[in-house]
Amino acid sequence: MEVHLAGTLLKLLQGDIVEQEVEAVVNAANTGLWGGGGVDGAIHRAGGTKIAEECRRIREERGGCPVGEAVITTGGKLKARYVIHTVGPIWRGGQGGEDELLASAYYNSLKLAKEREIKSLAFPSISTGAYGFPVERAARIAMATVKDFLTRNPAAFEEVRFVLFSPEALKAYEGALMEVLATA
Ligand code: AR6
Repeated sequence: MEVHLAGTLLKLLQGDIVEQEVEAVVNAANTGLWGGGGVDGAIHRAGGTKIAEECRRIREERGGCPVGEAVITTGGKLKARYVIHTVGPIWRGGQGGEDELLASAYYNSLKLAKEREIKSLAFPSISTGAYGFPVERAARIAMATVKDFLTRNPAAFEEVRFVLFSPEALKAYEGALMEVLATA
């Protein structure tokens, strides 16, 4: 599914985040930037040791990356030139500010990409794997946050894509995007 939103092409597709030919891919990281499983593991495996070296430097200089914030490193051997590492919330039932923290993770990733004049970026479905955030709820937050950012920042990017691992996740994001587009 593809739509134009305030001058940016927004694409939803099924695939693998590490294969994306975009300027920056977003990583679903942890606060220590230690690497891990899922998207994080795949990005570090494919991108090589340069990414982990820069993550270590960020950890030493500022203690890592708080939940809801974002930092940037090289893409190492990835096709993408940069990796934006963001940390989504761990799902604890929804009463601990998880929705707002997930929105911040998306918003701050987009803000950092814009500041660096990155023109194309790819997101995974942050927090919906190891961190257990319900995918439909996460999809609505992701789509609403992206729509809000793009509307406030016309032509900020050429393309923003969401790379969903499963057909079920793609469906959830497509449904959420249609919902968000239908509301003013
Ligand atoms: N490409 C696209 N999507 C993927 C890929 C891939 N290669 N691999 C998994 N997914 P997760 P989180 C999907 O667990 O929930 C790590 O250990 C997956 O199906 O990667 O934010 C970190 O170090 C799911 O829908 O991220 C953290 O400790 C989504 O990506 C923790 O996990 C996110 O799953 C972060 O957990």
